[in-house]
Amino acid sequence: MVTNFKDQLTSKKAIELESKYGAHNYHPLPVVLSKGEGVFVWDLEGKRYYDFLSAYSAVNQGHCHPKIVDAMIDQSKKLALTSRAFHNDVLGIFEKYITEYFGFDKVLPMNTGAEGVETALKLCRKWAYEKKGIAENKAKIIVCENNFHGRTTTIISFSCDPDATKNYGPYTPGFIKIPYNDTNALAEALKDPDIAGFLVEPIQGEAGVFVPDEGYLTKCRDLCKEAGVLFIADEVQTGIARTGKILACDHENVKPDILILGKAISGGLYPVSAVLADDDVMLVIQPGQHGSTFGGNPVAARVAMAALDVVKEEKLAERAEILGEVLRRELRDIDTEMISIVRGKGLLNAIVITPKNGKDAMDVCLKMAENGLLAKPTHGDKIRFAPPLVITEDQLMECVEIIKKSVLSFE
Ligand code: IF1
Repeated sequence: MVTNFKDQLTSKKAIELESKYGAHNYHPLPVVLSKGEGVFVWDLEGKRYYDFLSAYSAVNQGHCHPKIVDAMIDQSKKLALTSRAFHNDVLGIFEKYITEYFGFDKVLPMNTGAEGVETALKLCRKWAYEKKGIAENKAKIIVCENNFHGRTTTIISFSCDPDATKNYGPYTPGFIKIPYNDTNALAEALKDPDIAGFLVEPIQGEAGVFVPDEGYLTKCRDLCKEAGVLFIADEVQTGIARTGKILACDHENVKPDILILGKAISGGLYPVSAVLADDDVMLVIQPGQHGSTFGGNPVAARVAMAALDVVKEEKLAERAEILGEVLRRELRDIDTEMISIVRGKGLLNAIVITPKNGKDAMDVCLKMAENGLLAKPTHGDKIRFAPPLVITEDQLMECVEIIKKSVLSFE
């Protein structure tokens, strides 16, 4: 039995183990993390970093939030998994809690964000055949160019990213791509009578934190309503207070027909995702027509309720709204040509790096790591800045100093 599994483990050795025994589907920064608490993470050698990625917005509540950890431990000692072959004494309470929290009739609980997206796609197609009357196997779903919705075969079938799609064919048919932030393109695509739904990220995260024009979501929702098409919001990354409201759709008071949640719905403690919809959509799925072994398990349910409690108790949306403005203002004030664009909403932000003296976004990230802040480039020249929403203004200002010092070191 592996007892003191970390005896004599060094960062170098840990990286070697991953390289030798693990698939090479990632190329992480050369940092081996060993502890997380709030906005901080520590590596194996005890160096402390500010976490400016938050596990891609899954740790909005801060690493290892005690209230969420306690819920997880408590439930894990009672009943961890029943499968959905039987009821349990937590799921119904969670389903009532989360549907009231977000204002929908029903929830279908799953585990990963991609499973949530797949569930929404299946729900949309089934609704199209059984409620809208589209001919079987003819339903089409509109998606946006430069989307990121996960990594399953169907989801990458409508990706524009060659790294995500190459040599994974044959691809799932039935998806139409339109430019993001372009309601004319949506209106045009909606003329097709076989359109079942429109799947969109309220802010495109992976693409580099693209915030659409004010009113984009409202116009999309109205166009979908007129066309009898389901408006599907993927809030896996933008949800749970990240952008300064509980949901990014809340900035425009837009209620999607199908809402997809993931990541921070569990505070990063456990894989939890959820699809919410009203009865006229959700009830097209009947017993035996969809599911998952772990979907909605008692631990997931308790962790998610604790994580969502923390969001409200600690006013994380309000914090993200205020501190996001501070962060963008301070980043824009850094006097350097390397930072060409600063954009974002709440505490979901990104900067675009113009290479200087042969140094690029990755060099900036390596320098920031040296200086005690972790972030990672996305699509080459962009660096996402998404700290846990529990960060204080003083800590944020300290991080701005680290970013400034790192970027100016290349001047
Ligand atoms: C990786 C990206 C972010 C998502 C949205 C669904 C999912 C994601 C809007 C799927 C997941 C993760 C995937 C993770 C890194 C991260 C990511 F860089 F890949 F694109 F955040 F931008 N919808 N995003 O952002 O959720 O199945 O992962 O739980 O693949 O390395 P998942």
